Amino acid sequence: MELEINMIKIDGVRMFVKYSEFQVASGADKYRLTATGYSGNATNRMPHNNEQQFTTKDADNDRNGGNCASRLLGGWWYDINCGATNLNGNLTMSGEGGAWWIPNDLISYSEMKFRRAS
Ligand SMILES: [Ca+2]
Repeated sequence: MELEINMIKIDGVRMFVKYSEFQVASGADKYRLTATGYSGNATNRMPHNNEQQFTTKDADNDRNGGNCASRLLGGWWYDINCGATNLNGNLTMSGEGGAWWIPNDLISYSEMKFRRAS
């Protein structure tokens, strides 16, 4: 599959990233992420999240000592440091619980679209 992520920052600037190789593993592997083959006009942050398992507030599958989803009010393929990206954070919050692609650069909108690679 291919993945495209479109985002709008709180200052109105639009940005996007695409990954030519996108895959989410089965539940047995806790929905581990594969996202490689980057292009886009936003920084490639996905290497932090690539190969991570998915964490929610009630299913801690990240390698951090705590639960990144509880801390950052999201659900994501968090890396060991939690906050490399937090696309499913709270879009109305600032600070740690907010949503961002680049730390300290909040977004007000995001969408993830995927399709079978052509
Ligand atoms: Ca953890």
